[in-house]
Amino acid sequence: MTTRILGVIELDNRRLADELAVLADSTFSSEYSDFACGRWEFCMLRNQSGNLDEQRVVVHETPAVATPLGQSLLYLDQLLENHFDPYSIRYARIIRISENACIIPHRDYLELDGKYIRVHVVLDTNERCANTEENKIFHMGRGEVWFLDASLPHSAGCFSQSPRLHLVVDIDGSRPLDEVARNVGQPSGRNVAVDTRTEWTSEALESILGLSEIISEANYREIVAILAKLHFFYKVDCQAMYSWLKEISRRCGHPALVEKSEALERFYLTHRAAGEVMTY
Ligand code: YCP
Ligand code: CO
Repeated sequence: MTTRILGVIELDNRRLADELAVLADSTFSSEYSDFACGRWEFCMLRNQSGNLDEQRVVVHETPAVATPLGQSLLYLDQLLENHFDPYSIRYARIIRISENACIIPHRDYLELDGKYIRVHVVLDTNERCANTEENKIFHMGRGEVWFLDASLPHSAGCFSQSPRLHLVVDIDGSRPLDEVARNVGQPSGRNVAVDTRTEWTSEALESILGLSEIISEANYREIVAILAKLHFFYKVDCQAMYSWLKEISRRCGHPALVEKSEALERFYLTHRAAGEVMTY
């Protein structure tokens, strides 16, 4: 299954604006902040229990229950009911990415016993927001409903003052993909993959490998964030940051940093234990 637009929804601008205003004042979770480079946050609208303090994703078999926040957002609740089969929904979340933030390139489901069909409904975005998948970059437009193949290495970032908000719905993985989104219009057929990124050069590569001169435990996380954002601006695979990080650590000759960089690559791209959190 590959990432693609499943359809488009005509959003009610006024009702949506009211609920985005509520969300702007709501508490977002800091769970999974080990995936965040800058302000990448989410809040639960539906989960397994209906309790707002259940913040982690597991594979489960029962229809998701609305949290108090999810219940209070009537328009978003109605979008979920109208455009999805409520019995197949396992989680519904709002994911917000604020200015100059991204999620670190990663693969989802590594820590789980199965996988979901992950669907994004774009509520608020602008041209300075992008998703990436391996060496591709694409823009998800407002009102579009996307299936995201989250098992591939991917990332998402926002580089404008106004945050990007997506409604992210996890659907029972056994459902046929073409039945997942209901009552949606045909996508416009626009070119979603316009790639205006700069060519990646050996000079750019050498300049970041030069970070080996100054990298330390104290600035390691900031350097990770610099490397994580580069592929939004240069034509390079989102996974490349882990090779750069390993090479920077190797050149600096600090064994603890080499080990840390190998651990990051393992955690974000190949293997995570259930409930494991990465500290760095
Ligand atoms: C999830 N996985 O599967 C989490 C969110 C990235 C890692 C953050 O929803
Ligand atoms: Co993901």
